[in-house]
Amino acid sequence: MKTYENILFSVADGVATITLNRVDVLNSFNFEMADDVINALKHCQTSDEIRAIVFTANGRGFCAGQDLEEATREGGPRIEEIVDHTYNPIINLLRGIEKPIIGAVNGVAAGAGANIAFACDITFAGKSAKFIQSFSNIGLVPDSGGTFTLPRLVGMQRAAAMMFMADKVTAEEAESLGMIYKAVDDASLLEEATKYASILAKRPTKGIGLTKRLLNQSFTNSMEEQLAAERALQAEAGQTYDHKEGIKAFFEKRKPEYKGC
Ligand code: T3D
Repeated sequence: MKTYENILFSVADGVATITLNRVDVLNSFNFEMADDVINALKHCQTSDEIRAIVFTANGRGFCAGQDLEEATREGGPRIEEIVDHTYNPIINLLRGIEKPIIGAVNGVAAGAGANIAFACDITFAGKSAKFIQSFSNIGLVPDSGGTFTLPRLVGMQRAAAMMFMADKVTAEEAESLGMIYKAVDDASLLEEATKYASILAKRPTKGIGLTKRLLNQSFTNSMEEQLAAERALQAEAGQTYDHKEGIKAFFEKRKPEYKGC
């Protein structure tokens, strides 16, 4: 397996865990860590062994967004090169990989770090974590899909206030506002997220992946288009091994054994 310098990557029991590991800078992204994350996500996308992904980080922060040293370095990449190289590919992968991705936010998630957490399918956060749309503190606009995702999670008024003011939103507030799935004790965060991912890794991966595709489309489709998309993907799901196994197990009154296909 490929080795990485800026993240940790492991696979066990059908669950891949990606751990950001630039602890001294609160796991802010430079090109090298972005390359590692992109390569790890691409591996998760194509590996049949991997049926769920946990996205987390080491240290006291989850991710402080862009590494501001890289972004301001003499002769360094231009802002749009950073967005092209780092954030757009990562968000496209998080949303495009047709497998469940569980965010486990272990500490502050600022700027792109917050929006990466919201791009995961189901996000847990330790109770000490905070979410900050910190872009406006440095005169930038939110990226990493934040202006797409956050208003859909919390509504336009709250999203605007969070973005204009760079409010610090606690994990418990984030849960109550629907920005994340659940705030849990810091000490049990990784265990809870991994347990959840392990259960998902034994469920019908193909059908879950198609569901993710439908959820993605629901942001922009009309009801009519969405009904047509559901019809088409229901037909596809109906052809899977796991659908047949689920029906068989139901009538045989036993637990189904899904293969993910
Ligand atoms: O070109 C572009 O920028 C385009 C891309 C944009 C995407 C973005 O994400 S823009 C937003 C960038 N991120 C930020 O503006 C957040 C900056 N960081 C903070 O506001 C604070 O660090 C936090 C609120 C996240 C946490 O505060 P605190 O007090 O808990 O920690 P700290 O002391 O500020 O940070 C700890 C260390 O991490 C510190 O280094 P030191 O003094 O111990 O050597 C700090 O400099 C470093 N650090 C934190 N964030 C970044 C960073 N170093 C580089 N880049 C960072 N983003």
